[in-house]
Amino acid sequence: MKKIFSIVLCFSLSLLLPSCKRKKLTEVVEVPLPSAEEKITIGQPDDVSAIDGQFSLVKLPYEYNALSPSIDILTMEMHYSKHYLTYTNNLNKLVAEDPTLIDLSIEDILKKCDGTNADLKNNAGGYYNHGLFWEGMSPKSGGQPKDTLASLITRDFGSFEVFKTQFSDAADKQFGSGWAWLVVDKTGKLQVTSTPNQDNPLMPKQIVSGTPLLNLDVWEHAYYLDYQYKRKRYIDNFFKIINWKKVSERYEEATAKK
Ligand code: MN3
Repeated sequence: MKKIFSIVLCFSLSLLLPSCKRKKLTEVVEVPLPSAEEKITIGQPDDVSAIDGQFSLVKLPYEYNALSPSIDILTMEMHYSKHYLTYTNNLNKLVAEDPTLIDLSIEDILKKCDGTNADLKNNAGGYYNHGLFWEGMSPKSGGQPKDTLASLITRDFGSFEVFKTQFSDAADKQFGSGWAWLVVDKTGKLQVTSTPNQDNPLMPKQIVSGTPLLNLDVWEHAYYLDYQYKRKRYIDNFFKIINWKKVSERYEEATAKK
């Protein structure tokens, strides 16, 4: 930084003082090339596996590059093979240490996440939220939902466009890290909400409770490499890759249980 400053200063002074050594302006600043170890290599989703335990990774139903240009290959690889893997491994370690969690489904574990165990809440949430997120997206999808889900969105929001605006606002206005959600509540009504951190609408003490149908990760790690601060553009492009068929299946499953 000092060097840049002195070059700029020298250049400025050189305009006034001919004695200043102009040759410094032509100095070449060498930028080291990445070493072999630092070279970026993109693996395959199938190369990633969690430590042995109660929970395994949700298989990514497409390649890392499949959602481009909405989500770039490097973001997908880092997100799945690093962030998601870490939540999964941490959850498996926590479950192994706590006999009250053995053999519980992830949904039942989430229902116990009232905040008294922050580690469990963060990692169980991180595991569930990302698994839902991967399967809620698909290449060559987007558009609008069909049939039952389409009419329910019109019934509960007024129109698809109103729903889209509400969901986008929830994602955009979530302060800091968190998620936007479309849920079906216990009365069968669709609702949009957002949660901070790795919280989700299955956990106790949430503003909106319900069964998640669709979610969007707005942690910076989900978009920053490609979009930097432009979260809104990331949200707009997410709508091009929503797997509405999967969202409809989730609605059918959630309401069939009741
Ligand atoms: Mn994430």
